[in-house]
Amino acid sequence: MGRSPHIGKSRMAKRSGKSGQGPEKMLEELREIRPETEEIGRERAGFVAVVGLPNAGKSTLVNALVGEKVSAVSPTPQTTRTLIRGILTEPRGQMVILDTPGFHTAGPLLNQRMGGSLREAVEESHVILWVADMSSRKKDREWERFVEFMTSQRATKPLVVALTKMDRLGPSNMIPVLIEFEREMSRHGIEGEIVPLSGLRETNLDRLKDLLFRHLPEGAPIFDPEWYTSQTMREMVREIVQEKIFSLLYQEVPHQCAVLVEEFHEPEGTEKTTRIEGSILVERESQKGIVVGARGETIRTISERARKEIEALTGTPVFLRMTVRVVPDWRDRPSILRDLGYLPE
Ligand SMILES: Nc1nc2c(ncn2[C@@H]2O[C@H](COP(=O)(O)OP(=O)(O)OP(=O)(O)O)[C@@H](O)[C@H]2O)c(=O)[nH]1
Ligand SMILES: [Mg+2]
Repeated sequence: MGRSPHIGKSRMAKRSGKSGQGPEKMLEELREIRPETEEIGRERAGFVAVVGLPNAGKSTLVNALVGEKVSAVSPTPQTTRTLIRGILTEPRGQMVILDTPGFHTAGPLLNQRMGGSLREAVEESHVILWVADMSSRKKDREWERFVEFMTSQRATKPLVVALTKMDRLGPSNMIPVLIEFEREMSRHGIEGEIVPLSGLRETNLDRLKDLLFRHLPEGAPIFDPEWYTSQTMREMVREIVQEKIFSLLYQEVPHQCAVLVEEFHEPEGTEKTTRIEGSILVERESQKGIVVGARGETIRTISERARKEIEALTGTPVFLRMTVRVVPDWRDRPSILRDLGYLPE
């Protein structure tokens, strides 16, 4: 406890939310706001872009590194739709970890935008953290797509590879996978340290943190050390509700659903309850039926699970009302993607 997500819209958070701004410029501007931190000494501070295929375990690892839940996790590929910033502050410095939606370019506007977030993160970062699922057998396709991406981005930044989900393999199965990765990397001329770990079990994270900190430039903290994410409460609520939908309906409609948080009222005066209202968008009537469920059972479960998590976040009782609305083709409509926070304003 003691650390907090960012709440409200301070000057710092707004600046950090700007996209397309290089790390040097951003650091320079933020130092102007917090000149006192220049005096602190030889701390390091910088950005880490987390890249990889959908479902590799990126968000699980980001949450484990930050030590707080900042990014939604589910068994469904494409759970993360936008760039999520998690913040890890230690005496040795501050690491801003950019969780990305993985590799996407084709499909509706939403998916193209997801690919854009990934490129932005790589541009912003000082070091790239490639997360690959150690237990996955789709190595060839993964390699092909990753190498293609790295080449298209002309990424010349330091690379660290996290081979995650090592808890799924026994020690004897792990060695051949490690050897294979090393061999493949050198075959493609890719340089970078490899760390086997488990995001879920939080194994071997210290080694990864040491490597990542070593690649960051010297500098003062970028964000208030108390913060663990630059997301607003509304964005956190969107991610939490979205995660519950993905986790519950992963075999049915997740990609056609989106969460729009319309009202977020913190308690004022003698009030005790945070009131949140919003919509779950779906593309067709039949999908609405699935999200609502028989006698409203499914939407009740989603809301109940989300409410508990939001209460832990706000530290207040929460009233949460989500209405399911049919909005055809929302994934291709810029105005709606903007309202959802998936396109810049
Ligand atoms: N056993 C095991 N499962 C893991 C580990 N890390 C992630 N998972 C599981 O893998 C699934 C995907 O995890 P996410 O963290 O959402 O993966 P992601 O790469 O962020 O996925 P997208 O946002 O969809 O691209 C979830 O069911 C996780 O519980 C791990 O270290 N071990
Ligand atoms: Mg994710």
